[in-house]
Amino acid sequence: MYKTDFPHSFPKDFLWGGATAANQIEGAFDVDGKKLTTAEVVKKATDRKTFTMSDVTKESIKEAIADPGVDNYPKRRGIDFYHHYEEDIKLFSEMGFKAFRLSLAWARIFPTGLEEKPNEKGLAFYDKVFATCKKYNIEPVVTLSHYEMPLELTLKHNGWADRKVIEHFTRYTKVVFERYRGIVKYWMTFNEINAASAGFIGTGAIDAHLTSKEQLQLRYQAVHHQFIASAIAVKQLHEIDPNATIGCMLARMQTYPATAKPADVRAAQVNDQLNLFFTDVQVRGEYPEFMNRYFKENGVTLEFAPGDVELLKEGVVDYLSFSYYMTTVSAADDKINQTLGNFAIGGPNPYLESSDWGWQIDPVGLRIALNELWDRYRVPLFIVENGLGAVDEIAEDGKIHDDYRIDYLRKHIEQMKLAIGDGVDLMGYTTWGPIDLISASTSEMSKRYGFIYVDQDDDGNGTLNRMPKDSFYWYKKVIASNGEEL
Ligand code: BGP
Repeated sequence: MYKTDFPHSFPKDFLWGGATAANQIEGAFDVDGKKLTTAEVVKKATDRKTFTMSDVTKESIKEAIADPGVDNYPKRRGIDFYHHYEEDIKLFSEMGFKAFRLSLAWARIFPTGLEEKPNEKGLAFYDKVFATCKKYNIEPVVTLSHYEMPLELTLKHNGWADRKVIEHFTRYTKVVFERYRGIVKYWMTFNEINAASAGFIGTGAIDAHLTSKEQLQLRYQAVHHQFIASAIAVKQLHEIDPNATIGCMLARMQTYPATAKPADVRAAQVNDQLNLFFTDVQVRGEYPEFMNRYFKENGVTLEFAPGDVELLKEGVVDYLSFSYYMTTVSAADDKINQTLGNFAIGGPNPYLESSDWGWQIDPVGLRIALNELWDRYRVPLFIVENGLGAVDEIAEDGKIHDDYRIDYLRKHIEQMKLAIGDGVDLMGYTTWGPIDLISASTSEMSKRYGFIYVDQDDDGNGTLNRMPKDSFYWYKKVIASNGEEL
């Protein structure tokens, strides 16, 4: 029926909050039985701006294993959330968080990934974290795999390249679903699953020595294994805890054509299809036809096991979550593509400003993305990452006046509100890095996203003291007014 009225504001139960990942906050990388993860063998970038997560080789891993320290590997250090979780979650509650997105370090629970039984001490840590969330009425939103896996699975199986890893993963997911039945209501499988097409960061497979054609073959096969693992996990959760829900997670980057030239528009469409391929499989339960041509043209032949087609159908997700930082531009002549951080992005968009790291800021693009995702999938959407990475300075009054961050977030929230008015079903918004943390792409500390400042520099010096920035008080007002006061 035609409606003359449409919502202008956020739903009452909207999940406002913030998002983190185990390997970027926890630290304590070798305590209570935990062993190394793939994230903890990625060396920090020497020029601080280079993306190092796909350059991992057999030699670099050997070197990392021989180096027991934290200096070269900042993700081993994090911000020591392992020992500060009570204080940190309390600060989130002061801002009024309804949701806290965090990931589990698989290697805390299954240190090598190969054990038959879980590590009780690892689970005990997450028991305490969830109990603290509950104390403050904060819903944990839990990512099962955020850019990491037990390193042993890379050494033994070359990560997701080997189908056997599905078994190890689903043994882990069954344990945590059973343990946190009735405690965790929102789950998601793989963080930014499309990052698997960027190599080691997503697949845990060493492939820097392969030709680009071989890499493509390996990466898409690894992605297929993740799709199957995800589908099995969805089925497990629905059986174990029917009241809980589980989503997929995509790094969504809307593509604009460089010009109105039809060939450029087509290039943008192809780029978008390669991005939406991942959610097509996880939300609709089957491979989209356009990938057949792509695989054929690029010499990729995927191995499907008997039953895979059915499994994908049976294991479709309940909601679609995504990260949103920027948009991209494509042209028929493909010379403009470049890689910035964890994202392969297109050419410069003259209408947009960029962050200090070259990420092009585009609030209106978020409204476009929300509308397109809703139109295509018709499942609830959840923005689980968004934010501005910036260098913060402590002012003379001892405070951090991060009006640039407030400005970025305000403009994005305005567009979310408009998208809700467009009819989009949006369930929540968790900004990236509500507390400063280690950057995924460069391992820097000084690329900060937080409402809460953490006293630690790129070399690990500092007291680790936590201090609210101006944005802390602003976000608190936003949440208290359910997005009315921006
Ligand atoms: C996303 C990742 C996060 C996060 C964020 C910001 O791609 O899911 O882990 O770090 O990007 O990226 P960066 O830390 O490189 O600034």
